[in-house]
Amino acid sequence: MFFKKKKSTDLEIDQAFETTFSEASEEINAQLSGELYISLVGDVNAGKSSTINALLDEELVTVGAKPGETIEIQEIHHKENIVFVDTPGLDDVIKENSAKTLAYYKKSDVILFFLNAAGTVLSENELKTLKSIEKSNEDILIVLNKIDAADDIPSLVDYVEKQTDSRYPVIPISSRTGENLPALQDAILEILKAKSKDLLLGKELKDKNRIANNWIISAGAAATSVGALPVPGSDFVPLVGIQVSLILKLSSLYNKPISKANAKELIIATVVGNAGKAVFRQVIKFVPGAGSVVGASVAGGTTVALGHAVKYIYEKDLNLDINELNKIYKSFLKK
Ligand SMILES: Nc1nc2c(ncn2[C@@H]2O[C@H](COP(=O)(O)OP(=O)(O)OP(=O)(O)O)[C@@H](O)[C@H]2O)c(=O)[nH]1
Ligand SMILES: [Mg+2]
Repeated sequence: MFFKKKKSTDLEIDQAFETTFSEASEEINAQLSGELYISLVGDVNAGKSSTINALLDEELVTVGAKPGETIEIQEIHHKENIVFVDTPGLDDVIKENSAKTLAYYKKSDVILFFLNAAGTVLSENELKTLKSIEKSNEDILIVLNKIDAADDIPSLVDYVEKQTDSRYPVIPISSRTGENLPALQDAILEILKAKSKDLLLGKELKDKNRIANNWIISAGAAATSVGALPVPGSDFVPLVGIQVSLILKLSSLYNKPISKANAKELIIATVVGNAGKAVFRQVIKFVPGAGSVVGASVAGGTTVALGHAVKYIYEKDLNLDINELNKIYKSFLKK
């Protein structure tokens, strides 16, 4: 029956921050201490190594097999807990087809199945291999590489989709020209997101701008739906949680550690303080006896603006302080 006073709004956000910050930090730490396996399957010369190197920030260090040695599956460790499982030459894999090989596929988070658009696309051998792999793991992306050196790519894609009953995404790329690599990156991260490993790989990728934008867009969408819910009194918690998690993920993506105090200051300053206060007050509907309800568009808008402001600061290597953020935040909020 009472109208909530502004002070309790501040308190609500304060408490929401405390509870969501430790949750989000734990999630991120758990993700970063986990292991990631990505299998690269495909014929010799399909462009497995080139594609991975085109996506990564730092080149993958491949250790060539000694001449004369049987080349089978090879683990390439990247930054301690990321493992690329390279299978140089499909024929070898088929000959092997060992329990060991299948065990690798089974534990892989993503399997990139390479086809050479400039060669025989999806030969009998390749189809056979695909069928043996999918028995142990269906997190497969079919990568049709070298599209710069082939004609009529849509027909090739169509052919592969028909042969595989469209069970897996077929992504045409050129690791040489970079064409459509962003789509491959998105597809990989989408699979990893479901396993809470997208940040683990994202940190190592070159195109951080695209990753950050995708995260900001989805955080904005999540905030919008939280804001649209007439949850009495408690939509702050999920809203602040979304923002805390976004800021922490961005800071980890760009490798710019942020302290708890700093993160808190930023959220309070933007969402309720200085820049955001006026806007925020307008849209919080005080529901008698129920608390406050944040408007949907503002929940989404402030989240997106906060994300872009933080991203901008990290990209430009500026100091993440309140004054800097407020200036940038205001300009993003206007948009
Ligand atoms: N035209 C064209 N050539 C490419 C492309 N990607 C890779 N290549 C070339 O194909 C050759 C093989 O590339 P790699 O990345 O070593 O292929 P790989 O699948 O790792 O080969 P293995 O490790 O021997 O199994 C190299 O000469 C690359 O320059 C592409 O998109 N277009
Ligand atoms: Mg290779």
